[in-house]
Amino acid sequence: MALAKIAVIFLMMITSLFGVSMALAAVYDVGDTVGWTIMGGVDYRKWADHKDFHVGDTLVFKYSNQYHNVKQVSQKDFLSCNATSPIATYATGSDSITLKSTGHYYFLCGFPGHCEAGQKFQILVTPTSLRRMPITVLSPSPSPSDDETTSTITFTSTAPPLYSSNFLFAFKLFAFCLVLIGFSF
Ligand SMILES: *[C@@H]1O[C@H](CO)[C@@H](O)[C@H](O)[C@H]1NC(C)=O
Ligand SMILES: [Cu+2]
Repeated sequence: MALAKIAVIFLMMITSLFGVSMALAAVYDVGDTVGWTIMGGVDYRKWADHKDFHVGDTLVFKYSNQYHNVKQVSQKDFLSCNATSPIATYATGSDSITLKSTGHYYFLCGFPGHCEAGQKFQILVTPTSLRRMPITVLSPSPSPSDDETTSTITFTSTAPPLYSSNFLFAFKLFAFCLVLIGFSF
């Protein structure tokens, strides 16, 4: 009986932790249901706008590889629709690209005329939400005569979305504690 309780509690713990990590990594279908094409009237720039891309997120390109491909290129090549020296090429027709580092990513289709027709977009990948939690910065003392006690501690925090994930995490911990208490009676 006690063993069963422990097993259930352990399961709850795993799922709550898993839930948190799920909330941190997003999967984006490029062009949503239309996919990666020039026929669907998708404005890929608009599609990418107002989305927050973080390290660990995944882009999924779905297309017919007879007619399209995916090339990650430099900013210069992106601007001129030059697909001759890509950073990476994907051509399976169902490509999952995990964004492994921060910075700008430029994507275009390497088939003639497609990039010019608008099959291109750029994104800015920012650090994951967990790493964007408030950072504690210890400023140095204003003058050498001051001792450590006069040092100021300032809290700097970045963009607001992190609060929602912090809140979610706190909520899950709270829910988990409730379950734990429930099981101990
Ligand atoms: C495309 O890029 C390659 C390599 O950077 C360069 O040699 C070529 O001249 C470029 N083509 C055009 C049309 O700009
Ligand atoms: Cu194409």
